[in-house]
Amino acid sequence: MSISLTRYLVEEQRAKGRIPSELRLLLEVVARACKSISHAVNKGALGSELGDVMGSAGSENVQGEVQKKLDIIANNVLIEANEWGGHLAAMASEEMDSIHVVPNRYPQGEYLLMFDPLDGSSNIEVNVSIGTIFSVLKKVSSNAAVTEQDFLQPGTQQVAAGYCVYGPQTTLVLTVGDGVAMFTLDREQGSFVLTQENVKIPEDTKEFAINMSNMRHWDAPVKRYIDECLAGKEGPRGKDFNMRWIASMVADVHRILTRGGIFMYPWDKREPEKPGKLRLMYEANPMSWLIEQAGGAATNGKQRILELEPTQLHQRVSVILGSKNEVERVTKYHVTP
Ligand code: P6P
Repeated sequence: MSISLTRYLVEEQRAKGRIPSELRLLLEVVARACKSISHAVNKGALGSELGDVMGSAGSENVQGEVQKKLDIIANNVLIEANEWGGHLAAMASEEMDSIHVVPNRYPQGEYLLMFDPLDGSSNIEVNVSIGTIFSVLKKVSSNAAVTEQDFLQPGTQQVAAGYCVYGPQTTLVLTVGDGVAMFTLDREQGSFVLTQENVKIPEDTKEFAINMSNMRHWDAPVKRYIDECLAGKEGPRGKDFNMRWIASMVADVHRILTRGGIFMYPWDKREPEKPGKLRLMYEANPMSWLIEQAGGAATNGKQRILELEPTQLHQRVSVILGSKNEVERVTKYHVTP
């Protein structure tokens, strides 16, 4: 008997009390939005009722990155799906400069939803897996008007986090703080079905993921770690390593949750004023919580990512996450060179 996402959430609430009905509604609405995005992604150059999805939108996001049409479409799908339900106070997105407060015509809820609507969108044209990343916080301030300040909470405050990877399968991966569960989209039924729970990442690995073209720009601890991996059996690690780099964080993290590995997008000298490329609030925090909930670790080289105190909604962070013993090694190289 297959277990639907709804049944999983109801039974989790019954067993652990972590998913009140408003949060369950939020997660089901996000899952439904991901189904719509998956449909548009899968249509590719054929286009869909959501419009032509390929190519550039001719605009830039707050990061100064060229926006793809599908970035904008995915963002709008998530906004429109979530703003009427009464479960949210506001949303924040990689594709929007400022927060989107739920309009007065709808009731406001207590949750805050952040997302990267389509991460890895540079892979759209080449038909490589991409995904949606989301993170849920509770509005804790007592002030009536929700502001950007309400979002600036450390990753330890998340009440739910996950992603949906649009690959050979469309798979929703979710945690509410009680382990990691995976749900595969059954297109015939049109519903996400539980296909794995209590996901566990091996503490050791022989596979690293980093963009090697940046090697000359890395800091010494990262260079040392990768050099040792490349030295293989004859080197200090005494074993050979494999390398993967999909340039789609959702796809790389999904591989690590599935078979272990270490993912690194560290600070580098190209833009020394930036702590890293990836964003803390809606990429690193949700992914780090998933990784930790599956027995892995996630640091910025020096600190646990989930404990970083955010100061800006779109701030960036250096990311080292995955198999626990490897992340601890890289972190040790940073802290005690
Ligand atoms: P690079 C995608 O643009 C992204 O934000 C992550 O999904 C991915 O891990 C990284 O950037 C890829 O960056 O510099 O290798 O293209």
